[in-house]
Amino acid sequence: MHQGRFDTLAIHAGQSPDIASGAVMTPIVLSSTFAQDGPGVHKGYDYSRAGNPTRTALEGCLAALEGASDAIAFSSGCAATTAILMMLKSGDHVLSGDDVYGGTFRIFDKVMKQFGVTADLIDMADPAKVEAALKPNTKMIWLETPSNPMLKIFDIERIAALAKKRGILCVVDNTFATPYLQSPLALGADLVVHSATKYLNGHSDVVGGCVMTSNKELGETLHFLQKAVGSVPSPFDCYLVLRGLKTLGVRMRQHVQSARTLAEYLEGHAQVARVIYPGLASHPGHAVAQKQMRGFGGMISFDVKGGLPAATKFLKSLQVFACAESLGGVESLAEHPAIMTHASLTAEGRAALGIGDGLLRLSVGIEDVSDLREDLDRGFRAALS
Ligand code: P1T
Repeated sequence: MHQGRFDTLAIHAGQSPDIASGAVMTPIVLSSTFAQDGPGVHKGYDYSRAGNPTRTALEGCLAALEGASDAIAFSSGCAATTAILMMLKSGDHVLSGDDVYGGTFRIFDKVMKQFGVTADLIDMADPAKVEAALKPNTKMIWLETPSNPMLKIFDIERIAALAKKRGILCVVDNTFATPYLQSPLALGADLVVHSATKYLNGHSDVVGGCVMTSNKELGETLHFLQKAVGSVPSPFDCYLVLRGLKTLGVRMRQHVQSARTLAEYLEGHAQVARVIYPGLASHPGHAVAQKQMRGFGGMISFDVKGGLPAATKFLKSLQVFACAESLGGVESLAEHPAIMTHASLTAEGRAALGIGDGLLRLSVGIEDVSDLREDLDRGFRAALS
């Protein structure tokens, strides 16, 4: 079944009762290979790197949720990112938003460079700056919005339009927003990439990634790269993400509601120097977020007064939030981007973005929000001690 609204698609798209047994839940097909009636005569599957029924179900569901014709699943978000960049050739240039996940920066900086693909990272808050930074060899624009960890908001529609005018591919990392809150393909992007490790799976028990597109040619190329390069997810991981997706809408509604409550609490707190949450009127990207998102997400970044010593005491004292990398699970996480997720940037690079020693990033989970607020209170009391 591929019809219905978001919450219906999340539960049914790509899935139908198993023909052999009637099982309502998608079977985990662990087989690495498939019997053929004769050479090349088979039921659509020959070898699990090339295709696997559990992965097909997941890809069907992911495509439906993102409003795409194709979804291509990978073994991690970084594998999905790398597959997209492998469509480029030596000599090509990528123009990226300046605030991206540290691991994405590392792929640009340490991996693609070796193959002659260069990248410039700029603040894309002003689309005019994007236009000015394009080079004759720019083949791809890469934006993460909301970005990690500064939650910058970039105008997908305007940036995708100027990419289209020049035949440049526009890629949006939609990990922080999820397809529940933002639809980049409908806004003109060519490709959407996700770390499925985060909200899509939602339970912090899978590392996965995916790419979605409605461009048939790009879809075919990425399916080819998935098979040829081979960074495919296991059938078990596909099953877990498929299962997690069923509650994506329900989870996102609570993440958004609780994040707003905590962002407002933080904004009024004497020990907080700055709160970054796209839902606050004080956020410079608030108006664009309002235009292109259906909710402002579950991530908050803030500066605690007192720098690294205060930030460290804060994180060590938390009892509900775990001090851990990653995000998007039902459980709340807190982390220190400068030391943890964005250590791959240079100190100058972090300083230019405003990733200081007092910056903390929260992934607001779906526990009782009063317990979360009390936990932050505990952190602030510890930070003062
Ligand atoms: O970890 P992996 O599944 O490979 O996904 C990489 C990735 C891609 N894009 C964004 C926006 C991300 O946030 C990530 C991974 N991020 C973290 C692990 C983190 O804690 O920020």
